[in-house]
Amino acid sequence: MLPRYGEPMHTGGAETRAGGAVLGIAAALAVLGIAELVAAFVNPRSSPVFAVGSLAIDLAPSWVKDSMISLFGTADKVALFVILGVVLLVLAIVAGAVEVAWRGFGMVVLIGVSAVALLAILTRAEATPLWALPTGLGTIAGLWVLHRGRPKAVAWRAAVVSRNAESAPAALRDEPGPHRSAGVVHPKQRSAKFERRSFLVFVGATSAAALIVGVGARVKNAGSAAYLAARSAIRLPAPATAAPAVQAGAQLDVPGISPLITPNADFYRIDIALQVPRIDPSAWRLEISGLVDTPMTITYDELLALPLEEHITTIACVSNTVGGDLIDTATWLGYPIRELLERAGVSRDADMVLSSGPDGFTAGTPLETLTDPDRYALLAVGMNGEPLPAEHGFPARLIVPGLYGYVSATKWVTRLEVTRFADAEGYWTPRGWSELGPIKTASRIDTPRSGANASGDTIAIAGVAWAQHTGIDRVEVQVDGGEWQQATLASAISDDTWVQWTLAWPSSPGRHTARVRATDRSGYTQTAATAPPPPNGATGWDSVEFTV
Ligand SMILES: Nc1nc2c(c(=O)[nH]1)N[C@H]1C(S)=C(S)[C@@H](COP(=O)(O)O)O[C@H]1N2
Ligand SMILES: [Mo]
Repeated sequence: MLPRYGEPMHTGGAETRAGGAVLGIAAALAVLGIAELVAAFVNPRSSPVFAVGSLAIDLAPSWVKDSMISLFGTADKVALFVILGVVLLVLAIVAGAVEVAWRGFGMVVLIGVSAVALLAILTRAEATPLWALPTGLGTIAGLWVLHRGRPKAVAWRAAVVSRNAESAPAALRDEPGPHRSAGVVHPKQRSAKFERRSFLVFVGATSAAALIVGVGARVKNAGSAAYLAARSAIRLPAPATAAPAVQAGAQLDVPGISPLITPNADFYRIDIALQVPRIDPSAWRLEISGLVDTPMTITYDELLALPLEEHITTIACVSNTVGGDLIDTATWLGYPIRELLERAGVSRDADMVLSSGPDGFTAGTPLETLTDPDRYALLAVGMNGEPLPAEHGFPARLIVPGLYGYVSATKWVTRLEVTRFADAEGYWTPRGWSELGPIKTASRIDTPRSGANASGDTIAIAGVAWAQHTGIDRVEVQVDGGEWQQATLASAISDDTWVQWTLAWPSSPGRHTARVRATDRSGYTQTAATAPPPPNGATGWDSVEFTV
């Protein structure tokens, strides 16, 4: 390369010029690596790579899209990311080179590129302000790499310049130039070799760290992104049999009482899955095997094409303590498990269905319960009008009225093995929980809350009671050890759902204790005897202490 006017022959040369480019690439990797990592926590779709790609797709004129598809076929997305990658590489090299030449200017380039990415992210339809975080923090990491790397690049160049100057002919050495100190190596200046190594170690280490973090997070985010895209593209069919309209009298107007139908976001969640399985519905299959005439599999699309039923069911966890909140109600959309089993043709010898999920969970459910024509045991795909959320078993799960979740409600279900209790057992059975898990009749006080300060002449003591598949007959409340008073029951949706109840209690100042007990339609009244959840569900009366 020819020296420019006023530039001495013995500059750092091409060797150190590459340093700027390398520094820029390290900074870009840091931006992307940190952004992917943060996106794994915020939302996989908040990743700048994903968002810029989506924006490019949205903005590309249709002739570009068409020619991309005709050129690359189904690899058009890959091609798009390759193009984006090349553009990014060029920008990174420019930013690094500019930064080494003029301190701070490469940072301006980086911030400019990040601002464009932020624009792409925040204009996504589902974006929230939080989505700026991955790119924001990534940019800070990139700026840090430029800031820390530049002095090393500059020191390397200076060392090379001095070395070259020393070995240059005397005439050249004496020529004045902006980069030199008359060819004298300053005693504190280290060798070019040392400076080069120090620079390369820095960019190498930061790039490697960014790559490891970024690729790891990207793999995770890509999986979740595909799942999210698939889930949001699903349109559930209208039910062939809709749930009955909830009567106005089913939901009491009492502040603090549990909503009759639990919003998905508030629904309790219990499972052994360390990471919520993200299942691609197009790859999902349910296999029905074991003691059947015709083993079969069903795909998600086949399932959605069946006449689906909607049922409102309250499910509960056996681990729920007295007064606990591991119980909720939703409108489930699905296909009767009974019909599926009928298609497969169940052997007379069988008495249990062992259902399994990808997390290693299994549930052993009595065949009798699943085939009961009066019990709406569902292979569910919908929850409160949307596809099951990932946490609640997307793409499909079992919902069996009247049984605790551990023996019935398998999420992300992939297999129904028709078998016998004598030959198989569910996940929790060898871990100290009963083989059978019918839900125990129980009741809970929602308001007043324990320790609350209530006021008013009359105080509504209210809550929910449940006896799935049997139905609640009455609920009684006792205040301060007095007479049991009958609470007013809201109208029940069905025997499979909890029922709200309330008692208007004429208050008196001071500290009070209220207790509740329910009686179900079989005539059973909740026992006062307390039992812990293991092995088959807690018993005892819920009570609250409050002050007026
Ligand atoms: N795959 C799988 N399904 C599962 C479980 C599990 O650990 N893994 N837990 C069960 C238990 S113990 C309960 S109480 C219910 C809870 O369902 P939810 O998280 O949708 O409320 O899911 C059941 N289904
Ligand atoms: Mo559970």
